[in-house]
Amino acid sequence: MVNITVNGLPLEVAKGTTLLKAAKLVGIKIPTLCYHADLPAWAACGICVVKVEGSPKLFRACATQVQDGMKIITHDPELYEIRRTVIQLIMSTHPNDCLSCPRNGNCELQTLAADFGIRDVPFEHRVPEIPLDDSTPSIILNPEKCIKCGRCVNVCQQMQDVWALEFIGRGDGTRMAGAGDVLLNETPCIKCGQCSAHCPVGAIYEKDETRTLMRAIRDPEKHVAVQIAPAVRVAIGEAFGMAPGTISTGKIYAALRMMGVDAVFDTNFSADLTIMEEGTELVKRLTEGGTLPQITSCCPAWTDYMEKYFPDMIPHFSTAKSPMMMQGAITKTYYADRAGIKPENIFSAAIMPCTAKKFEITRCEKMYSSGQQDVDLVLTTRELARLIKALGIDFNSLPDEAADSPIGRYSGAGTIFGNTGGVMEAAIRTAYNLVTGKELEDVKVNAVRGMEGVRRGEVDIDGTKVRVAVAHGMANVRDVMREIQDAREKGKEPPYHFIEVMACRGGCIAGGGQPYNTTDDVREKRIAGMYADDEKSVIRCSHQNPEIKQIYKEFLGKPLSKKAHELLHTNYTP
Ligand code: HC1
Ligand code: SF4
Repeated sequence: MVNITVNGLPLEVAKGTTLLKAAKLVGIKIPTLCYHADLPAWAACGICVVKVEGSPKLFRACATQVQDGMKIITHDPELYEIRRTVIQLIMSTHPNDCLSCPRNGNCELQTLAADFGIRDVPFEHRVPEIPLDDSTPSIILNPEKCIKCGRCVNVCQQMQDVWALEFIGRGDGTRMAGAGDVLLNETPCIKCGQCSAHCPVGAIYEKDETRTLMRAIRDPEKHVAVQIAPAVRVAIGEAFGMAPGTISTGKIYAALRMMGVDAVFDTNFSADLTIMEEGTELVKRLTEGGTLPQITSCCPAWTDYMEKYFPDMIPHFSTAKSPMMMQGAITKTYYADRAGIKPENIFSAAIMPCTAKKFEITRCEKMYSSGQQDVDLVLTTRELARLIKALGIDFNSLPDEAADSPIGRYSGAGTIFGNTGGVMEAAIRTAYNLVTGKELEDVKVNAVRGMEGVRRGEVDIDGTKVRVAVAHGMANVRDVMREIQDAREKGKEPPYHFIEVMACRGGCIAGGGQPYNTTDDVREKRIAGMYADDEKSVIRCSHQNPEIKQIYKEFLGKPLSKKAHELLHTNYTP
């Protein structure tokens, strides 16, 4: 521990603490712009400069560590002027079109300019002319708005290990671009959207398709059916001032109905369906032989990554489609049939925490298994929140409503799909039943819970030891894949039987389409919300969901049946 003072207040903090974090302990939030708690400090912008008594230098609070005896000054008239000038300099090379900017109202630069009361910029306004890149179906790059904070490049390279973005050029001419200065769609980008979630301004953002949903609702020919993903329910409330982790499932259903949506379904139902298919597939591979370990395939950014970087792993993938795609397929077949609606008249939309889901809906011909495009549109959580605000719906005071039947009811296992370890836990709950015919006394699987980047464990299913691993955040996944390749090359038994992979740190609760300002603190609260929702569920296992039993009885037959294969399974190509 070291002893310091912050603005004269004595403080004891751990060695290695940054000045930024030390100041926070005494209630001072030093202004920042390039800093994000998820990433190593880059010290690019200079807004967080502070003074240390006895030193003529200024120190960047995000990147400077405390030293014993340090006397830190976080604000005085001179620091105020310096920070104001830094903001004005950034504004001098930034477009002035705040009103039509995708980040209008939640831009970190706009907030700083407002807080510092900046009314003019005493420098020449020089905005570089760089074309927009809208080559992917998920996110848009607008390098003209880039303030070169480095967050997007760092998150893509360090956290996701994809290296699809880089800075090109030097000095004044530096700009953010697809790696190798090509369009993003020509890079290895996996559309995870983490760059957009970490960008402080409007330089990277999700493709906004809210008007497409409004047009479908207005079309009298269309029956609009909307599903909501597991992770949306614990995060959307943040856009309306609620605490992270607040469960707003019933309010989301109510808001969608107020918008004019015809049927409201829940992706959690299809998460249960996925478990039936994927769990049966796992038990089959374990008992009858098949490629092991089996690896989950519901995260589209992960499947995209694997097709690009680990094509030799394709046989390990579960062939089960993601819950979102299963829900689309059964909406336009099973539901269409029961509701007496022509599939071509159904407009199937999905609210997802993820930008890669926008890409997934047309990724291969299996996404058209109903004879139509199974999911017509994906909106992110951020897009839905904007739409709710635009329509004047008072989200906070909406009553809780229920989803529609017969593909809206779900178990607690379906909910926890949205957080790291959740798919694995849901699968174990049902695999145990498939193998033993019995129910687990305690459905909580502690071995796979938590936030460590890779968690390894062993689960006892009636005497059979099933070795499992859970990985999240793409940079953590590579190591696990190498372990499998290594065992294969050495002719050894595979180190695991079943692996869960989610591209984003924390799983979908921290997907690239979730509300801004996601940090580990926020992730943990959203995850706690997911587990709380599971715990209060009467039904905690996918195979116990009565609507799941019903769909197999009335329509699919049994897991892995011919019909299930046609509608609920897919394939992958290198
Ligand atoms: Fe996910 Fe999934 S959990 S991929 O993280 O398997 O996006 O929430 O909808 O499809 O169910 C995302 C979340 C989501 C699918 C499910
Ligand atoms: Fe990198 Fe993901 Fe952004 Fe693509 S979407 S550039 S992979 S962070």
